Amino acid sequence: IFAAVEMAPRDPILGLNESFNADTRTTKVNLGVGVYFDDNGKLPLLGAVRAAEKVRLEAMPPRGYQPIEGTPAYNQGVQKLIFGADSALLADGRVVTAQALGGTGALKIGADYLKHLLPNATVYISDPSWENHRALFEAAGFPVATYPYYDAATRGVDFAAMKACLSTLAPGSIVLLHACCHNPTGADLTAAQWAEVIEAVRERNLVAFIDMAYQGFADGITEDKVALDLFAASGLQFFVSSSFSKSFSLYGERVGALSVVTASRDESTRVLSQVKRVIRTNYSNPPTHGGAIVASVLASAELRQQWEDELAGMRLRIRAMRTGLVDKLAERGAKQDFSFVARQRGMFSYTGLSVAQVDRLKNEFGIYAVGTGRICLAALNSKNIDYVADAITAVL
Ligand code: PLP
Ligand code: TYF
Repeated sequence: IFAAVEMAPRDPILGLNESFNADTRTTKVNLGVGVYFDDNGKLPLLGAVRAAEKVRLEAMPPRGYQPIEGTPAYNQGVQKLIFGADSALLADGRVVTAQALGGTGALKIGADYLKHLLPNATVYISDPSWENHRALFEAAGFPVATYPYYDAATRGVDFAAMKACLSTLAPGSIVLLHACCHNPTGADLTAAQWAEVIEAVRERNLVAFIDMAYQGFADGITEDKVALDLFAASGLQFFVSSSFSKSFSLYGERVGALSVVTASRDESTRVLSQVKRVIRTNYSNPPTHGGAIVASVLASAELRQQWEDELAGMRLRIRAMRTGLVDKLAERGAKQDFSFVARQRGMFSYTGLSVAQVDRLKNEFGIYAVGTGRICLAALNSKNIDYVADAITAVL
């Protein structure tokens, strides 16, 4: 049965990790994958996580099955974080939340449920988007098309083109939106632009699916949920996938959530029953540890503050790397203005480096970037930033 099996293509980003790991140069730098490293180039274990884990380890709780949708403590913690503790949606019982295996798992449960709900819909993702968005919705059985997003000339969003496209979509189309820290471009919408997107979604009867994998990495927990706040106020129904992989540095624990905003408490009851069916026939119920840690950090005023401080530390360090890289490239007389890098938000920048330049960075310097020119600023640190600035200047 396997004789005719062909090799599947590697994930363009995770595949880079394999090449990076195999590289023996000591000066190598991995700007490929979207992972936050500290100034020593180490993956951090946050102090708030450490504290919560210590308590949990001492309690030695038994390991029964979790509810299909995860525990109420976790799901309510997520809801308060992404919609705000005093959200009217929550008071009205209009939000269904299920713990998921990271943001990816949340997208997958949402995609499978949407396939039952809207079997003939087309899914629209931004051009460009995170590579897995297309693959995931295609695997769920949807045709996937794009809406215009990034404008290479301005290094920002071509909002007029995006809006014009959304205004022509067939009713019932699904539109995948990045809440903040757009992956891969680092270019986000303003609050005023979000309001216009919401009007287009309302007018065309579209279904918004908002992916929030980087809450807290642009301006802060509250600031970064502006898109959700505006959607919440709109009265529309929508989907949200959220992830704690980056914000809690819990990548391998697979902690995320799918939230579905319905029109009423009664709808929520029915929608939850359907989401549970999707989960049950997929992996039955989520793992315990990561969700329990996040839930206990969010529930404790002290740990929550510690986490927010640590998250702010990560955010500010990335910003410092952005401005540092801009300054260092300018100092070296780089034949291009890179000031846009400091304006982009989150972990990534679309540098405009060509495939050939990215290849040279890898071959000559051991610096790994995605072929599209995307770099992860969170992998820069005070020790490697000069080397990276030298290398980029050299390949320009
Ligand atoms: N969505 C976007 C835009 C991402 O960049 C990522 C990155 O990993 C994810 C979803 C998936 O998050 P997770 O690692 O929690 O599955
Ligand atoms: O875009 C990134 O680098 C992160 C990590 O299939 C990632 O979102 C990349 C590819 C993938 C899963 C996670």
